[in-house]
Amino acid sequence: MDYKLANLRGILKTQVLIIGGGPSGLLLSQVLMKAGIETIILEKQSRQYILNRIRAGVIEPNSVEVLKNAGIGDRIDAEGIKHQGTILSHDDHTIRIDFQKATKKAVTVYGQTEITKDLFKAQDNLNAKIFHGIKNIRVENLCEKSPRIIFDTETDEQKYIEADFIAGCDGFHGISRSWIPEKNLSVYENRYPFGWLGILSETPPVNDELIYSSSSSGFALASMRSSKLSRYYIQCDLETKPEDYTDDFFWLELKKRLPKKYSEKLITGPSIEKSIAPLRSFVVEPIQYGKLYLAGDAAHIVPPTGAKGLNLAISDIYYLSQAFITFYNDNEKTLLESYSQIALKRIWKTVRFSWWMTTLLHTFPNSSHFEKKIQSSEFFNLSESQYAMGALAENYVGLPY
Ligand code: FAS
Ligand code: PHB
Repeated sequence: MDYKLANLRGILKTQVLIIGGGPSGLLLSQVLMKAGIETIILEKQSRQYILNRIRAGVIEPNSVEVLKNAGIGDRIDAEGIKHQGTILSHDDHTIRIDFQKATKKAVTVYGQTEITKDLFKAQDNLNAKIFHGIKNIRVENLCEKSPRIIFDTETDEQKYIEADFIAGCDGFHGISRSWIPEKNLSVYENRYPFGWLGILSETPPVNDELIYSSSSSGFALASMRSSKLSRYYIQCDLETKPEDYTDDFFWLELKKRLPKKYSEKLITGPSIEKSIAPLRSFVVEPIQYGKLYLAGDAAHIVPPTGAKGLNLAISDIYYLSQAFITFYNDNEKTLLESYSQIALKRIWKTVRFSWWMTTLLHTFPNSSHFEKKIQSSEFFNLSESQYAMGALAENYVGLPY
């Protein structure tokens, strides 16, 4: 059906229809629109709701490159904080992982919220078509030439959109993954018996680099968003609710878990945000079916211990956008046909690293004495081997695309 006729019959047409307006969906739309490819984004929540979500904080150099090529690198350069290393600690034994020495690379501390803000601004400048507050979304003809999405707008108007392709960027709780028939899908999942309670506080960070600390009281992470805004996490039970932790109780627990030489100088203050994230490793295979391509949390979830969730979403978008661009520019389908296979290679290596960091640093409630000794010796093997520390550094700064 041609665009005009489709429009007459109230059916919108586009080239790539994106479900989900988080970092994955916004970045894919931004890269494709800059390459002259038409997109429409369908997002369940309001823009404000998305911007209020406090999530990732560490951006790999690869990811910074992708964001800059998408035209949203100015603020990262101006406000992002370069980190050449990180501190790891186990029962007060601290080591520094030197990224620069092992990889000649650094990571950038720049909140996901800021990236999403930059992406919305860039999309507005390109007059991107983003529907917020959509409901009752469903798909037809997913394996045909022009799959169709039907949905209700926030004003309960039913709309149809026909597209060449559909990108499922709607996160772990999204709907697009369920459009792949169960018989075609392999699901791999590992749930951890704990979560992370995170707070944001307008206090100076306890250290100028991140501290990942494992202690008999549990795991803690000291991170930041700027020199005046700190982000802290402590491992908590799965049943914990944010209101179970008063600020005082949180600071007490954090002090118990950080290495002594840092906790002594911790500056506390009121939390301005408090939330809990369960930890899980999750991957589906394949991450494409018919004209549907999954990317980001819709395809995989990693525990935040390796600072990989957002970065993995960005590498998916790098592969997927390259595939769409070579299809439309050169009528070349190879990258589209092998997207799942190519992306899953890096996804699994990143899932492994995030699992390894989580297993190394957290207190597992039911671990045996033997497992506790192995966990301890894993840390000391790391601390005494430049090669082991180098391997951690190359994974943390991000594996090559
Ligand atoms: P997102 O979940 O961010 O976005 C998906 C979008 O799709 C959402 O806006 C949602 O509203 C929308 N959507 C869902 N269903 C829909 C439907 N049916 N129709 C239309 N739209 C729909 N990563 C880190 O690296 N470090 C961290 O510390 C960290 N902390 C996290 C804490 C939490 C609570 C969560 C959930 C994730 C955290 N992550 C962290 C991972 C996170 O940063 C993700 O990797 C990143 O948000 C992935 O982006 P998207 O793939 O766009 O998914
Ligand atoms: C964060 O600053 O939110 C952050 C940093 C590193 C992680 C996880 C979260 O591994």
